[in-house]
Amino acid sequence: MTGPGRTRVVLSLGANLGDRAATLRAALTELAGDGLVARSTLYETPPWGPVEQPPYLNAVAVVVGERDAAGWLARAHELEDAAGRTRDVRFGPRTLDVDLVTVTAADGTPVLSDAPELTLPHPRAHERAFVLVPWLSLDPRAVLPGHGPVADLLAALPPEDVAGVVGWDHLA
Ligand code: PH2
Ligand code: MG
Ligand code: MG
Repeated sequence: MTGPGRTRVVLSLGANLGDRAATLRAALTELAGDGLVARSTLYETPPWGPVEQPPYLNAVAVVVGERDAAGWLARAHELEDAAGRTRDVRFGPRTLDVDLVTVTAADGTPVLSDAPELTLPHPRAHERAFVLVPWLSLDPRAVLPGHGPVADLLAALPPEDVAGVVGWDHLA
């Protein structure tokens, strides 16, 4: 039987309820067992979107392993469930959110998906400083398929968006 082969996933992690840092660190520790190859430090970020809510801590992780996109989504949901995530308000506060930003096949081809439960690449990543700043910090040559180099995307964002993403765990 042939599996999906090795893929590379860029994950965006966010938390704005409970002990945000402990939750993110626990998820990153879990991901070490899945083939974590790089992770950013934690950043504090103003809440984006229509819902008034507390500030987030965000991080980005890169994982290489034997899963397809659906497999990574299932893993993301496991991590969210382990953090006691409930799903009520869209874009609302959460103990842990783990989003797939992009999945790349072993040959470097980006996985594209417009399934309702999983859009790849993430449809809003290109305009979110809380994804792009941590991602660029761990991979200065990062490229968001369909949008271009992350460094260029950040340069195109309002400077106040970028300035709002503040390194949080200076000692980590
Ligand atoms: N996630 C959201 C909604 N708003 N804002 C920030 N700063 N960081 C997030 O991770 C975030 C958000 C829904 O997924
Ligand atoms: Mg999200
Ligand atoms: Mg999500």
